[in-house]
Amino acid sequence: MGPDIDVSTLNRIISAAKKAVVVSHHSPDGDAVGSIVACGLYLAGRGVDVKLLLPGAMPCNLTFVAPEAHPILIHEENPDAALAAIAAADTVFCLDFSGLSRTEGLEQPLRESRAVKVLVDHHASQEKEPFAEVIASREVSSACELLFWILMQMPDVAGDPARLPQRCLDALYVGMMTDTNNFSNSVFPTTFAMASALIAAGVDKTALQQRVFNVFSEQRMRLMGYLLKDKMQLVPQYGAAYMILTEAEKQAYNYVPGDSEGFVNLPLSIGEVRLSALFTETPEGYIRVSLRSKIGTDVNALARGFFNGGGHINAAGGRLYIPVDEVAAYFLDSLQKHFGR
Ligand SMILES: [Mn+2]
Repeated sequence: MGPDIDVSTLNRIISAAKKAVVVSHHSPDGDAVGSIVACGLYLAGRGVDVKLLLPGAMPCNLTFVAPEAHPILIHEENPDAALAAIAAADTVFCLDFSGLSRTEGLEQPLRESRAVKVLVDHHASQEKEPFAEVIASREVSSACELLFWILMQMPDVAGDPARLPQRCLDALYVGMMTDTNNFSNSVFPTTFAMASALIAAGVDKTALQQRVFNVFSEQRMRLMGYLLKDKMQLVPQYGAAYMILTEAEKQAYNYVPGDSEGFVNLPLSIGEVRLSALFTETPEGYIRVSLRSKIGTDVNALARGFFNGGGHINAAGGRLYIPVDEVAAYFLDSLQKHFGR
């Protein structure tokens, strides 16, 4: 029922692994957290000594995904422990990113590590050189979906999700559910097959949905209202909408990481809007860029060309290293250069 994936090399690598690090990208989303947790629990079940690692903090609505027995080490909060885990690892599993630069502060330590490295990813054009094995597909919703189909092929799982720990199944579901924005984008026939198999194996879909999507603060909802009413700008000639969120505004609404998750999608519900951008000033001083589009408009190329980033055709991201008050002019200029009108 799923894609055919040759897992023989991966299976050999896992059999040889003794100490492993499982890592995903900076600013982790549900797919990043879900995929490292699911992968880590599977490896632990095969007797591997596993450390779960993230370059930076995760949003508070995702912390429940991490198992008590395998807390996630955050490099920016606990650099010594994170670097020690990489130094001790004979095998490194990388999930949900196409190149090591997405691990930011961990990029150099990971490059210098002599460990056998594996990449499982669903973005475009993976970096190949650092990895002994790359399993990648764009015909899946998420890294968690790809990992699910990989696990189904493993000899010890043999297509039966009930052979995996419940926490592993929950983590896989969370990653798929968040990357598809609860089944609204990047959904393939295999995505429903995965969801169906997980629910049949005991995943409580409604409970996970509540824990991930309905746990935000009142202030977060008021920030959303403020952005939509006072900050959203339309650029009709390009079918574009954009919002700029400053540090001062974040502080005024007691912003916590994860609060602006999903905001970028909201303007796409306007008929004329084909492309939506959210620019968020960070405490570090750079601007985080999120881009979303409807079918037929490519924001991956826009992110690569103008925003030091990339991603998927309809969902991409990047960074700008300019003052927040210059962002609007830069964005309008990039639209004009990119779409040439
Ligand atoms: Mn993903």
